[in-house]
Amino acid sequence: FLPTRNELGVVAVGFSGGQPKPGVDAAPMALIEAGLIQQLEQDLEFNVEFDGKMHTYGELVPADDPPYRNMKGPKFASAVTKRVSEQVYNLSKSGKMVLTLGGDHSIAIGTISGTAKATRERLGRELAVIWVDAHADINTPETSDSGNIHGMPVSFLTRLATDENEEYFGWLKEEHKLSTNKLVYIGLRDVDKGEKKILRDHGIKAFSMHDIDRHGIGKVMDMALGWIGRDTPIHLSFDIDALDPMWAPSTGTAVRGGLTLREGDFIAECVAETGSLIALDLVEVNPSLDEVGAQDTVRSGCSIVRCALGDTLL
Ligand code: B3U
Ligand code: MN
Ligand code: MN
Repeated sequence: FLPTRNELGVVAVGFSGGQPKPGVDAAPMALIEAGLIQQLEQDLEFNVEFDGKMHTYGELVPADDPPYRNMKGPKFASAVTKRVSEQVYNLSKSGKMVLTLGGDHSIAIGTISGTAKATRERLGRELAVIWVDAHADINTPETSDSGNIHGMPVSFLTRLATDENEEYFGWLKEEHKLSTNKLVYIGLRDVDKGEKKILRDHGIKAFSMHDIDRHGIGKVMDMALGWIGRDTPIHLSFDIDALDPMWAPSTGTAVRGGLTLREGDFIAECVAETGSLIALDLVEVNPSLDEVGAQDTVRSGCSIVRCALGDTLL
């Protein structure tokens, strides 16, 4: 089921509407300007399909977009993620590995629904998701204190949140979704009370920073990949804020006490080693926050992507 060897589709999603801070939409440009695509082509010998566009989806801006069920900017986020879902689906369906550069983490509603659908159609299989993040992003509109949609993508993808209305993520159908037992978190350390209850009630597999301290990242990866099982297609959704602010200061909600860059790279390397990776998201890099640290943050992001796509130390 593996993506065709060294065939990679890249989607640049300049979307920041899932959270309040501008600038995260500029990340794809910054990552590409830092040479990411060249590195993938030259060092890793990927054949890259990329339309060269930073999609900002201006044509999808709704006439009005008042809060709905406590969500901020719901119509625009719904329309953008629907479009992203189609973009990722088309690339994944053709058997390519898909790299999506965000944008805030709400875009994962699009990327994961796209690969989930393509994986069902192409392989008749359900996808597993490894979500690397300081946050669980599993609030429902009702449990969220912030109303920011980047804190909700997992609940929409796992059926914990649903809406009938097409304009408010009602476009998500069964084929776009995954079960909570196909989800594994790594790096959690800032989880809301309501989210903790959701994780507990549904028995969701999660490795917090505490677990990483206790077992070490090597053992945690063995356990995480063991939970998923061999030969299951994997979508890796990597929020740069999983890394400690020492390595990734330029992000919307930096939380201290995070992964070292090596631990982040190691997670990506282990996923690459499974040979089962079918798609990767890199999100929440915001070069306009902590401008002094923006270079470092972008470099860390490029490093994670290279490791996930098969770069090795030796
Ligand atoms: N859990 C909080 C904070 C948060 C989620 N994701 C990020 N921050 N980056 C929320 O808003 O749902
Ligand atoms: Mn996130
Ligand atoms: Mn986060």
